Amino acid sequence: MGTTALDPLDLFDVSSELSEEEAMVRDTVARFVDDRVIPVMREAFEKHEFPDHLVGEVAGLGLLGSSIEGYDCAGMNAVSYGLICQELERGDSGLRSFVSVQSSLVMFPIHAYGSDEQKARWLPAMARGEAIGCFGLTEPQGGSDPANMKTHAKRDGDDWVLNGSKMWITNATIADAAIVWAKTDEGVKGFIVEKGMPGYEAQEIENKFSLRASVTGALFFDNVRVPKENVLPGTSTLKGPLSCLTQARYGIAWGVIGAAQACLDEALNYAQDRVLFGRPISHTQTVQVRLADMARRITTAQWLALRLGRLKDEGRLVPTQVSLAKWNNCRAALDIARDARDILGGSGISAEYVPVRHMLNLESVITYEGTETIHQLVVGKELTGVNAFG
Ligand code: TGC
Ligand code: FAD
Repeated sequence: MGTTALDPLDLFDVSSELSEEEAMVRDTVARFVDDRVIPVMREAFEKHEFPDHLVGEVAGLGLLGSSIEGYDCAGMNAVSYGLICQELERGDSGLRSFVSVQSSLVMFPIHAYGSDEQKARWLPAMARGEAIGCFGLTEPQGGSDPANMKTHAKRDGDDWVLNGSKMWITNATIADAAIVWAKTDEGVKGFIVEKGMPGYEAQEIENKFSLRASVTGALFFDNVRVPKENVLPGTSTLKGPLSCLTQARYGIAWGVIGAAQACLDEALNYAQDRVLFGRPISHTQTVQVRLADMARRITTAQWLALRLGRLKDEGRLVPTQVSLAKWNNCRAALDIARDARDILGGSGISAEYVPVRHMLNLESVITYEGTETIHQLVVGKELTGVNAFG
């Protein structure tokens, strides 16, 4: 039988829709992931360690705050940011998470809502990977409903006094600065809380079975005095933090395609080599149906992501579209990872093969940045005009 002319990981040739510059960004990050990321990720996951030696390399490639113009940032378009996420997550969701948080949840709000001094102080350092950030919105009593946050801040002279806690925070213990969202008499405000401020503590959450190569922690604020210079002046409603989520969710909708591609690639290779009942399992109808279904889901996810990126670059993106894509693409990637794990049989539970690691990671990815139900309800609200959250 002749080999197919189509790329199994890009059946509809989405690649040909990319500009020369976008394809170059993708190829550069892909080489970095093949050479520097994939070789270390299995061990990082097993040891429950973030591979922090990669931060400087990621920064050197211009991948931190890549969409921002100026401030030593690369000023790339939204499609390029998506492709960066896709290639990084082909390596591991943990490294993509690091880049998402730094770029979309920390540098984005400083750039969008910060003062000139805040931008000048933090953005170049963050682009170079010399300062690391985290984003504190979720609280222990329920991440889906951030309007119910308990963390609060009160003015006291020229300072604000911050009390409360945040839970499940990526980069918590390695962050030099945390963007912390708190209720105040003047609305929901964003505070830049710096490492070492008295009363501020970050604690790592250990024993995770998912995103083991990413740092996750809790933040505690006990009468932390935050100077007024550290308050983001440009926002005082929940829309501020929610607008950051739109940026990060956009990147995730792309990122999970990479994880799904890695799983299909592994399942294809395994199915072609694994001989049972006298023939490779790839020659059986049911395995072919399953592989074809993975390719169908990846193809759909790729087109959704590309369309989303083009809308974003045209300034026409709305959050409901991001919700639909985050929901669809995370669901597709998780289902593909679980099925790839099964096609590998017993080998599928071994860290020698990538599907089980991606599968475990994707359990977090489908939960954070809005659970599947939250995104379904956002789309439901758009269709019916009725808010079904309450
Ligand atoms: P609601 O009344 O709907 O909205 C309040 C205001 O915000 C606007 N808005 C948005 N703006 C931009 N982007 C979005 N995604 C937005 N969603 C809403 C909205 O238009 C409104 O504006 P205005 O002018 O009318 O006041 O607010 P609600 O309290 O009813 O909540 C809606 C809901 C449930 C969708 C929202 O609370 C939600 O998205 N919940 C999920 C929370 C979530 O996703 N948390 C993620 C935490 S960060 C994280 O997980 C990082 S993981 C990173 C990693 O490691 O990669
Ligand atoms: P809950 O909100 O308690 O939800 C529990 C269940 O209830 C879910 O199945 C949910 O879908 C369902 N549910 C909720 N509302 C409804 C409804 N109206 N109708 C029906 N069902 C509903 N947060 C940050 O702020 N910053 C970070 O950097 C960050 N990083 C994270 C990293 C990891 C590894 C993880 C796991 C989480 C991270 N999060 C972060 C938190 C994440 O955003 C939350 O876990 C997520 O928003 C869900 O909140 P929750 O875990 O409290 O679940």
